[in-house]
Amino acid sequence: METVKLDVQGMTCQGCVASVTRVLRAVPGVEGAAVTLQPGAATVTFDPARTDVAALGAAIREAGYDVAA
Ligand SMILES: [Cu+2]
Repeated sequence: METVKLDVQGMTCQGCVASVTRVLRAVPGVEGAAVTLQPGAATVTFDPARTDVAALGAAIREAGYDVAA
């Protein structure tokens, strides 16, 4: 398992936090996701054999938010 912390931009409330958490946990290979509003960040634990940081970023963008890295 690998853990990465992503800077997530555009979240304004706990509903956003819940949305980002949900889309990250839906990515195949993601073991866990902890999202915070202040600062906007997502700490994601994932299986590097099944997914990668690019896929995590894409899932966040598809949900309507932005990722700095
Ligand atoms: Cu919101």
